[in-house]
Amino acid sequence: MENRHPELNDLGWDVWFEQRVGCKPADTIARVAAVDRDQWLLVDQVGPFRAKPAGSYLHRHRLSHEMPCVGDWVCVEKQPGDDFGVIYALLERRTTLRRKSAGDAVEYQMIAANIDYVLIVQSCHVDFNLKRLERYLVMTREGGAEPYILLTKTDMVEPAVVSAQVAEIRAAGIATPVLTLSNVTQAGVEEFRRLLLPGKTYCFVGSSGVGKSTLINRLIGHEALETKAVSGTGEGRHTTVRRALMRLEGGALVIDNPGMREFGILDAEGGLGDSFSNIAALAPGCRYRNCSHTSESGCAVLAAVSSGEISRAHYQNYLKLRKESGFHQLSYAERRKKERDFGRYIKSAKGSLDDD
Ligand SMILES: Nc1nc2c(ncn2[C@@H]2O[C@H](COP(=O)(O)OP(=O)(O)O)[C@@H](O)[C@H]2O)c(=O)[nH]1
Ligand SMILES: [Mg+2]
Ligand SMILES: [Zn+2]
Repeated sequence: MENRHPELNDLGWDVWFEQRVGCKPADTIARVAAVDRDQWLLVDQVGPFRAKPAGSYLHRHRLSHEMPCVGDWVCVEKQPGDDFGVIYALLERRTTLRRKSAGDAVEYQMIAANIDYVLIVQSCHVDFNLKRLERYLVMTREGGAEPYILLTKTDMVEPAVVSAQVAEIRAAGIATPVLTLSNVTQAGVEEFRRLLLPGKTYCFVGSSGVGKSTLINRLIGHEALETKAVSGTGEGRHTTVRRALMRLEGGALVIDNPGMREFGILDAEGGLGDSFSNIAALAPGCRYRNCSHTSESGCAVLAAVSSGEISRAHYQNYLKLRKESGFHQLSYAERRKKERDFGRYIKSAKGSLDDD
């Protein structure tokens, strides 16, 4: 079959999708560049624009993994010149990166779709963990993508520590390519860049703070992840969606901070879940039922921070991630739901990625 949409090749399109595309002739085909709660940022050959799934789509698709996620291809109805589209269909996913929802046999949490390579990032300095690495490898293989292991912050440890970690990976029978690099000295960064193929999609996963965004910014050549946000008004609410899917000069597509929609905290996969479960466990002791744990009197969380029961650093992390997840802009009901999801996330993370 011929590729009838070569103009989309730069975004990762190829004949595999061409064979499966079911859009109406008048539809635009676009790729999901970011999802933030109920805001979808799409990109087509012209550029980025905002969109929402059609009511009929939401009616027919109720499971969270049926919602378009970062990396998905969708059929969109959009008038020429419009900066807003309506999503009518989701194209079949070639690969997925997803985790099971806790206690749910049929529902998955999508992290990203149509990824060719997953870059599993761990820092040589304190973050390295073989068990967690193995879980990421399983998740990658199950979804059909190819993994790479990336060990960062080599500047912070002796070379012998790095070799020992690589040896540990090999001793565990893992044959996945391992790359080591430092964003500070740039050692290994060029080698990594040369690996990236045009038109292929790479998703960075790993704990918060291991250097994913720093590396991607470096590859892009400017502070794109901090600055390349698209603002707009979606049904009265003004929000900013940070693009997760980016195209590098060499033509590779990279995804940072995937899966922001559900919690905005998937970045926190490294063990922060545990400290959050501490905080969640204290919340019922707060005087006010909708306590934000920031300034209220009678807040059990703040009390635990003052007494040292919860470290200030963990509390700050909690606030930071909660802020990133857009927690404060939510209505009370949404907040309750998010807290429940958050609890479920912690449980599932414990059972899957955080079980060190
Ligand atoms: N020493 C050292 N610090 C790094 C390196 N890469 C990133 N950092 C720092 O680690 C922190 C977290 O980096 P960031 O890219 O935001 O991590 P992310 O959460 O994985 O996206 C920042 O302060 C970076 O400057 C590295 O290779 N070496
Ligand atoms: Mg980051
Ligand atoms: Zn409180």
